[in-house]
Amino acid sequence: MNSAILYTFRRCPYAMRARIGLHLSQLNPTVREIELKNKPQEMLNVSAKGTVPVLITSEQQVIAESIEIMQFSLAQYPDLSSPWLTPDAYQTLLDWLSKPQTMIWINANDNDFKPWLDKYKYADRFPEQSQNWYRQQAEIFLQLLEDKLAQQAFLCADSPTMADFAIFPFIRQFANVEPVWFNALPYPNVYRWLALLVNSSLFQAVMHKYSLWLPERSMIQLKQSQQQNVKIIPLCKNEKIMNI
Ligand SMILES: N[C@@H](CCC(=O)N[C@@H](CS)C(=O)NCC(=O)O)C(=O)O
Repeated sequence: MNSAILYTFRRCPYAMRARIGLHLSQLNPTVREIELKNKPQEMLNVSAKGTVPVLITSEQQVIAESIEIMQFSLAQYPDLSSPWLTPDAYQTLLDWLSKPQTMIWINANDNDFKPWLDKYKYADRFPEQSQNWYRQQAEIFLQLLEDKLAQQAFLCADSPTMADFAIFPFIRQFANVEPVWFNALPYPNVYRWLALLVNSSLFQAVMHKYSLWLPERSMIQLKQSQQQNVKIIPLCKNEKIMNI
């Protein structure tokens, strides 16, 4: 299981998804932290499209889509004694993996919200409209999240499922464009949900800083250092244990 390889870029929200899926699974691939402006030929040889994340499994299967890496890790290598989720919450995560609603949320994020997020974030590159206007388009998705999260703690259930884990890195990116404005938003449930996931010890581990694989091409395991500095607090519906 440990001969798998993950090409990743720390700040990429798609790569965050993959690392979350892997952290919640029994897999512990070797990490190759790359620079997008200097992609290693080894990665391009297995995935010519040149995006991260890319997982090469120990069976040499190449998975170059973040959601597929999450699905593969969680469905094939579930970690039923995961420190990050209670057993009940873990079972809920597995139960929701293949339910249509999970992909409905993720597709809405990837296909509808993400293009507006990019234009909002890099508004100077898209002068056809103002940054405000792009932000308003992105807010349509935020309102959908708010409506659902006003009814229940997470998008599909009372504990986090793949939809939450796949989407919150993008909402975090949105929040970071104008944090002061975001913090004054009339979306209290999105704020609560985002704060909870971003402040979770799972996310702290996922955001560990690995040294660049280039040029050393060193061997670093994804999970080698996660337990050293991070106090593991299970992420579950019992919110009193969470650091919000
Ligand atoms: N659909 C892909 C998208 C991945 C993606 O676009 N990743 C960005 C980084 S956040 C990337 O690698 N872009 C290539 C580049 O910037 O050259 C997935 O879900 O894995």
